[in-house]
Amino acid sequence: MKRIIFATNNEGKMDEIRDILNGMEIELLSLKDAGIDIDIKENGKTFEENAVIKAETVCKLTGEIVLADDSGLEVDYLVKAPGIYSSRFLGEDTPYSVKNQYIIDKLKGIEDDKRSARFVCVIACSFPDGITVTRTGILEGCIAKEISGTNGFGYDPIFYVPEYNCTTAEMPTSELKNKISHRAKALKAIKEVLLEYMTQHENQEIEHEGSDSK
Ligand code: ITT
Repeated sequence: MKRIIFATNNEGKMDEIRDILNGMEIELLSLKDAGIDIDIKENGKTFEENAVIKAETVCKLTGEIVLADDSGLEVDYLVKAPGIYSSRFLGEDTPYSVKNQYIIDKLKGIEDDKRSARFVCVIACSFPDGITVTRTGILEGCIAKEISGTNGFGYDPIFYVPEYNCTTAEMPTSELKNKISHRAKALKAIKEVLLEYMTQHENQEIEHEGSDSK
């Protein structure tokens, strides 16, 4: 079975990723599972640059296929903050209850049509031959008037999805979020890239075996 490392230390992300990629013929390892203890400097200016930095760093270190996710919340009223700083916003160790309340307070009294926001996710996939591919997923929504729900992680309790009339932390099952989310969309697209790569490699191996036996 093909080993793939997902270069994340975020357990919430990892749970969702396992759920979404469930059923693929791969052995999916987090950094922790792979015994890799590394603090990667995310000094890119975009989600895409940061995802590529994470995937390529771990790919060069291990020589294996590596996926990485860079994601975050863009709030239009806050000029797209916290954006790529979502995890570092107000301090890396500040609890999300505080970060979420801060955003709710910033938007206090702001009319519904100015509360738009989106979750963005870029997944990068780095292959040992030096090629890196990225795919992006977006989930549009708006900032709730109060913190609601306990499912998911991070900013889920303030991210309201009008179509489902609840926040992503209130979705009745994790399956629902993992069907419609920014991460699900990006991962679905990356899955296609991985399947194509694996098919090509299988074919090359068969050709090799064929030419070896001649
Ligand atoms: P890794 O770099 O180790 O993967 P991280 O948490 O630092 O973990 P990012 O730099 O990509 O990851 O920051 C993503 C942040 O964006 C995350 O910590 C949450 O605050 C927020 N976020 C992303 N996706 C989210 C989701 O589905 N639900 C809630 N918050 C999310």
